[in-house]
Amino acid sequence: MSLKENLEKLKSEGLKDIADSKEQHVLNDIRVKLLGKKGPITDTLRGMKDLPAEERPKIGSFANKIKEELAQAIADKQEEINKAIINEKLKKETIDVTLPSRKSNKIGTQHILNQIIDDIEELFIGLGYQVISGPEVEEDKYNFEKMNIPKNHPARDMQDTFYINDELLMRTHTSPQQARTMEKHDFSKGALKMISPGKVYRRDTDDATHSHQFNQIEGLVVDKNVTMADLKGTLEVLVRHVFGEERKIRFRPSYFPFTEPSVEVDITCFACGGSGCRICKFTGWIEVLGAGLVHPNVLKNSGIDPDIYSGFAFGVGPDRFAMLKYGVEDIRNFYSNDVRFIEQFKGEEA
Ligand code: 2NL
Repeated sequence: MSLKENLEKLKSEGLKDIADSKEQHVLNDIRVKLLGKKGPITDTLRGMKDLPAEERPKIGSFANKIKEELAQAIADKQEEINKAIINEKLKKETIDVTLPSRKSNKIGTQHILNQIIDDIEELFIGLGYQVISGPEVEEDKYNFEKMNIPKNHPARDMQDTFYINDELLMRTHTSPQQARTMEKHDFSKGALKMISPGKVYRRDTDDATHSHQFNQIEGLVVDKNVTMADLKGTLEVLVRHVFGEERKIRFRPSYFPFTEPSVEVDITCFACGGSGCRICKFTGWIEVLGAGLVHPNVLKNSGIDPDIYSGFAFGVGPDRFAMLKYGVEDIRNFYSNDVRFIEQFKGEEA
């Protein structure tokens, strides 16, 4: 067989193999076999050295043409196989666009305590208060001493907490943040009006109504001529916002080391309207928070002259608010993260 015949034969066999191939890997093998460095075409061309010089360019260009034809055939086949793969995929992976979607992206719920905290923050921002938070690990000085609770004061017993060392503790209320703010306040720029939300800690054995960690929002206003009337009006706005516009409010004398006078604040029962029911233990009133006028010592301790300035303060427990408002009987529900409990407050957001 002459070289030319040999090449013709390689071409026709090659084209047949290409045409017969149906799979990617088979086509790959053919490509390597036919056009590779060790393939028959390359091999055949090695025989050119035995040809007369004038024959060589002809056979050379003939061989190159065959190489190109085979390469083109392989490329065409490749495209055909690609199309077949895509068509096969399209057939197998048909999507029924009329199927209803799976409701797999569950939308979560803001925790009920955070809903209440955010709601109260927004109310007070609307009344011109600043929202200021601070450290949960506090100095004894700020948590107790500046709040008129010196070492050995009996009130320390009720507010025992987790101590880091003699002078550092987990704060028992958010008041230390208010002391820090009072110290820095510049009264030439106007009254101090703030609320301080945050987590607080007590040495309590957890039970249905106690948790070693809970939340507090304290409010503080210091200015000239601040009175109990200002306090009462402000708290009325707060309780009506949270418990309903019909609520009435009453003050009962109480005691806190950091306020004088001090009061417990009751509201008319939101369940019976005041006539008496199980929720209000047939008294018509529900205790919701504590408050008072800032003790002169507390003002002094933060560098404010009590002969010029006075203030009111109050302390709200968002946990207690939520328990009352939604009839939650166990405070631990807020902290155990049981979705069945948490998701009941979907859509309570204002
Ligand atoms: C409650 C009520 C209260 C305050 C917190 C306060 C803060 C400063 C000065 C004076 Cl900086 N008072 N806070 C006042 C009255 C009551 O909390 O039931 N606490 C357990």
